[in-house]
Amino acid sequence: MRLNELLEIKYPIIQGGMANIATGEFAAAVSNAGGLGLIGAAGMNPESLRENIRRAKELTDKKFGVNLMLMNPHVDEMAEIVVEEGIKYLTTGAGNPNKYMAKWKEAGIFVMPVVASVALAKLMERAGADAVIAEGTESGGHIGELTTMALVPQVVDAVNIPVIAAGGIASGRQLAAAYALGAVGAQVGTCLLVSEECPVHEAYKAAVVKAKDIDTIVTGRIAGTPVRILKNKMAREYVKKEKEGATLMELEQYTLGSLRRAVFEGDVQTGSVMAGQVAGQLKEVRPVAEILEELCADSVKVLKSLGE
Ligand code: TUI
Repeated sequence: MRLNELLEIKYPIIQGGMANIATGEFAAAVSNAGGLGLIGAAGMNPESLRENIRRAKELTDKKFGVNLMLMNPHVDEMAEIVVEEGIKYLTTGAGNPNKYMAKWKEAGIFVMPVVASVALAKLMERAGADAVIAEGTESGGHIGELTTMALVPQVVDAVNIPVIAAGGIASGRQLAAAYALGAVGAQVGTCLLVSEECPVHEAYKAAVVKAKDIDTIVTGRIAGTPVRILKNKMAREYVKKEKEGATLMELEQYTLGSLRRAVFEGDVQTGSVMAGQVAGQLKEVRPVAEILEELCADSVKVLKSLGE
């Protein structure tokens, strides 16, 4: 069964929980366009998460969910808020949500942890996850080691729950490839950055549109939190500092606020412009509905063309 049938939505597509970008308003726009919109709690505090949930409820009567970034210092409180607010769909990222699973399942939440390894996928299945999102290193933002091509089939073989593919998916060909790897659908982020509804600064969208295939770089490998961003002055200096042996504290000081600077101020030179490796494919800013429609219609064409 494909993800759209499983979730009873139009398209088998979940929106990534992009930090500081995926507001209640944006999640509602994605849900109204036929995907599963998610509020990204990564850059929020408990109060703003609640406000964003309420905003999304006002703006859509479709299903939507929340993405909880497990490194957020307020995550314990946020784990309660999603229950209190009656959230029905939840994804998690950047960690192991084991300790919250029982509570979420008791509340009837459909839980889809993002995993970057077979081990975590199996653990999540045992803990009661309804599906897992296997996210490859092609993704933007915080990433794991394995590619989507290597990770997805290994996770599919290891668990009996549905697997959603993420990382490197922005076209019908890539969505069809995800199905071929055994996934029931996809989580996409970067291709939605370049949507009209996406609330990032126009300069951020322009930087993604301008990016070529090799224009992303991974910062934070040495510090243990690898983050894929577009190459710019900030990224080059960060990686240089890392190689020179800067302390974690120094690196943190340097990146502090850098994502917000890119997202809200459009500072694409000293800001952190998170984007996946598919940035090079994206050539224009379009409505979310058009992006999702084309992605899915093209995947069907590709599957048909491969049918013999
Ligand atoms: O979480 C993401 N992507 C993100 S979070 C984020 S906010 C941030 N900003 C700066 C530094 C760090 C984070 C931006 N992008 N994707 C989901 C994801 N989860 N990718 C990889 C993982 C992951 C990796 C290891 C999940 C679990 C894991 O192991 C946990 C364990 O304990 O086994």
